[in-house]
Amino acid sequence: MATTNGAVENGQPDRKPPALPRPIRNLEVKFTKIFINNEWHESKSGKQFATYNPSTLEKICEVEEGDKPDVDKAVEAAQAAFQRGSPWRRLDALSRGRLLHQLADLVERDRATLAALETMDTGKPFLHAFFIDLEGCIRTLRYFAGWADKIQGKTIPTDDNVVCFTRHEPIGVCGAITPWNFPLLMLVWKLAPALCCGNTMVLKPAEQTPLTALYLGSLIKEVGKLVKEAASRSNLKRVTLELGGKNPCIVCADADLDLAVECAHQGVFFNQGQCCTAASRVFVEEQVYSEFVRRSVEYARKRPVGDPFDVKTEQGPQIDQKQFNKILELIESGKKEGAKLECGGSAMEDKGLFIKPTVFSEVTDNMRIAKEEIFGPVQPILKFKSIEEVIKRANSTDYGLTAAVFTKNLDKALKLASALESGTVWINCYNALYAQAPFGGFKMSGNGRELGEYALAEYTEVKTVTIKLGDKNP
Ligand code: NW8
Repeated sequence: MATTNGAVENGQPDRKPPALPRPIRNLEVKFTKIFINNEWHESKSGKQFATYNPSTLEKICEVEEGDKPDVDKAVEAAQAAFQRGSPWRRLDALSRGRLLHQLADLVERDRATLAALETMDTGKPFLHAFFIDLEGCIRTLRYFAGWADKIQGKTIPTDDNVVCFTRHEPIGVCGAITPWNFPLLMLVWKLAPALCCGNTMVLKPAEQTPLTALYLGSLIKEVGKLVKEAASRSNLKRVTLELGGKNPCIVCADADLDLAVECAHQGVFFNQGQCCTAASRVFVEEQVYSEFVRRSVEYARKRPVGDPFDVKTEQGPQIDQKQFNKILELIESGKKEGAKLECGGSAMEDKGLFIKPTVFSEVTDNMRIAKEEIFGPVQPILKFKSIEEVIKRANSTDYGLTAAVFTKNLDKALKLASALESGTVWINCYNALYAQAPFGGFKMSGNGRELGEYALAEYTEVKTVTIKLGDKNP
C-alpha cells in the first residue's frame, strides 16, 4: 500500500497524518477538461471559463465549460456504466471497496498537490486544506470503502407461509452539485457513499472552484477499471440537500469559558466564515456576557489574516467579489441597526478579498446579522437570561443545521440537546465531524443525511422479495 504513515513504515499501530510539507506555491494546473468515462473531453460548445485565485485576483487558468449537451453525454456514459451485466455491475462488493481504498491511497500520495490546488482555488489556508479537507477526504473514502461489502437487507418474518427479505440496491446514476467552500471534501462526501453502494455518478463542481475535482478525475483514471455501459431509468428523482444555517452557539454561565470562547471563535471564523456550520448566533448568559465579549474580541484581533500559503495564516480571502460585497453590506447593516462593533468591520487594506475578523456585541434577534446567513468572518454575540428563553430564540429560525451548547451541567446539556431543532448538537465542542456520524439539516437546512450508515440510505433503493412457499411439506 502506498502509505507514508502506516504501521509498516513507522512501527506505530495508529495512523497519524503526515507532517505538513512545504506548500507548492506556483503549481502547474494539469487538468482542465471535462472528465467522462475515464477520458478528458472538450466542451461541445467550445466554451471555457476562467477560475481565479481570490488572494491575488489573478486568473489561474481556463477550464472547459460543460453545458446541457456535455451533461447529456456524461449521463449517457454513466447510464451505460450502470447497465445490468456491465463490468461495474458485475464487480464484486469487496473489489468495489478496494477501488475506493486505492483512490484513497492516491489521494494520500498526492495530498500536498491537492491541498495546494485547493488553496489556490479557494484561498483557504494551506494548513487547513492539508489537515482538515484532505484528512476528511481520506477518512471518508476509507470509511465507505469498508461499507462496500457490508450493505445488507433484512429477513422479515410474516404471518404467511412466505420467505420475505429485502435487498439494498444501488439507485443508478447519481447527480451531485458541490459547493465552493469545501470543494474536494464535499465531493467526496457524495462520491464515496454513492460508489460504495454500486451507483455511477455525474458531478458538477462549483464554477469558482473546479480544480481539485478535475485532479480527482486524473486519480480515478489511475485507479482505472471504472467501467463502461447502461441502465436508464426516468422517474421521480430523489434529492438530498445540505443547505445553510444560522447556527446557535449557547454559552451558559457555568461553562468552561476558555473552551467556549475558543470554540465559538473557531466555530464562526473557520474557513473565512464560509461554513454551513458557522456559529453565527452566539447566545451568552448575562452573568458571563461582558467577559465572553472581551475575550472573544481579543481572539478576533489576534487572528492571523493573510497569504493562505503562509503556515501561520488562519484566515485567507473570501471566495469572490460577490460574497465579499454581500458580507460588507451585512456588516454595514449591523452598524446601522445598532449592534456594537467591537472590532473589524471592514475590508483589509491590501489587495485581494480579505475581510477583518469582525465581532458585534449587543446584537438583538431582529437585526439582519442575527437572522441572515452571513457566510463571512462576522461574529454576532447576543445575551440571554434563562434556558427556556434561549431555547425559544435559538429555534426561531427557518434553518436547523447545527447547534452548540457550552455547559458543565449534564442535565442542562441533555435538555438542550433534545430541545434544539437541528440535525447536529455539539456539547462542549464545535465542528466535531466524523465519517461515522450522520450530518444534515432539520427544517430549511436540507434533506437527507451525509456520512455514517445513514448516508447509504440516500444512495440505495430497497427491494422487497417475497417467495411463497409450497403449502405441503415434501
Ligand atoms: C469528514 C470530515 C472531517 C472533518 C474534520 C475538522 C474541522 C472542521 C471540519 C472538519 C470526515 C472526517 C473528518 C469541517 C468540515 C466541513 C464543514 C465544516 C467543518 N471535518 N473537521 Cl462544512
